[in-house]
Amino acid sequence: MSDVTSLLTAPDRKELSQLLGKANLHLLYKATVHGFDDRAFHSKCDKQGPTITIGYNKSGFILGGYRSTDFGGRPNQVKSKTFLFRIPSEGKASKYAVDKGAVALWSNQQTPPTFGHSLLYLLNNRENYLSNLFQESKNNFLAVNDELLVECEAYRVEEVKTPWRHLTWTTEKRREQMNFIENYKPYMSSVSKARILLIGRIGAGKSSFINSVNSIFRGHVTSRAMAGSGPTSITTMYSTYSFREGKDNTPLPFILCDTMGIGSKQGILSQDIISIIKGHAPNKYEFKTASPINPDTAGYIKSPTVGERIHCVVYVIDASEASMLSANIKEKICAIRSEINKLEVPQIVLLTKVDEECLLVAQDLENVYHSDVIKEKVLEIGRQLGIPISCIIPMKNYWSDHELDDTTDILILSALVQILRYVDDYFENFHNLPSNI
Ligand SMILES: Nc1nc2c(ncn2[C@@H]2O[C@H](COP(=O)(O)OP(=O)(O)O)[C@@H](O)[C@H]2O)c(=O)[nH]1
Ligand SMILES: [Mg+2]
Repeated sequence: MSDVTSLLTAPDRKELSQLLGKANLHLLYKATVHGFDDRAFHSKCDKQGPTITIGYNKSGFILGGYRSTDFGGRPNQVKSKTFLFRIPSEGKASKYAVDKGAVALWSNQQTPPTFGHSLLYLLNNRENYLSNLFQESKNNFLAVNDELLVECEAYRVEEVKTPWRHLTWTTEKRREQMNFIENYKPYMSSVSKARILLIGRIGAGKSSFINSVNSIFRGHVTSRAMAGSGPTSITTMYSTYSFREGKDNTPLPFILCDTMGIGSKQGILSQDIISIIKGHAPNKYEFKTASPINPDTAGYIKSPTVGERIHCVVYVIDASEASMLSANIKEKICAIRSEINKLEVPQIVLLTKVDEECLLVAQDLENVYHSDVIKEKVLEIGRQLGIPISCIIPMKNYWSDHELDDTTDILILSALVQILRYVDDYFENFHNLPSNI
């Protein structure tokens, strides 16, 4: 069914999740593909567990029925939890009880999909439907005098388990995260901004993360750091990005530092990463793959202040590579990790492009911590790099979107909040570090 596309829009799915709870909807049957035909319906939908059947009319109205038990059972065995629902073309879904009626009016293998006395689809194997529930107010319900459906679909309803990590997805949560970040002050009074270094393979999503963070605080989608997917890294310079908050341009208390990609022969040298972390590299330093930055390099910062050092390192890794990190990348990250550990700089992984790895997440980003696929990738990265699971954050950047949305904001902000908390751990430990590192 992967090549058959669902007619349910993202807002329809959100409305349905109010009625069904967190659930994955798996498309089983689509009348315009499989036929307005009850045998076709049963061949696709029988013995599938809980389902919803949905009719669409040409005015964009949706009328559906849920049942908790299989289609295709013997009628006298049906003891199903059921309800009907309606979703207008714009607005909230409503839920209605089914008039259960005579047991014979429930679907078996021979009859069209039927919900007691209340609703019947595929009448006479055509686009017709019958709904006693709405008979008196049919105009009201369908907006037009329209008894034909343009589409009828059935979905298996797969219950989604409790999340493996908790995150609240409300507007208040977003506000709370923004407040935390805007009012954040580094634990060390001599430092005004947390300095965060992004490291990762070319195309992993470093520049997109910088743009995403900037977009959230500007209030619209922006593209400050050049993002894109080319054969060679687009970023060849060490670039530091400061941010301002939209309304009154207040400076924000963190800096994101973008580097050239790691991994390939043309990638950034490990020595350069360590020099950046120690604060020796000037902004706009042009990386040279043949020789690392050294005290004779123009602009070399000989005695960096604490504020010029890196306070948290973020590895940006494409989720599609999680199960098979290339030997090259793994070797490089493990090598620099042991150096960075000595400097006691906290490290976090952003696992980007999770929207491409799991259908459940593609449908609704709020499912990210319900997804077993993403959880497995997080565990895999943890195993390969020896990084605690709590330090690995699944991520979806703004990469194709023109509008911001709260869910994407909340996931991005959750990473930023976590990073800033780790930065404070760094400052707390800093006094105890040997003075020569
Ligand atoms: N689906 C998806 N694509 C992304 C995401 N983040 C980045 N991309 C894509 O990956 C490409 C490379 O990203 P970029 O930020 O330039 O990577 P960089 O080389 O690490 O700076 C971009 O053109 C985007 O199309 C994401 O979260 N989801
Ligand atoms: Mg880049």
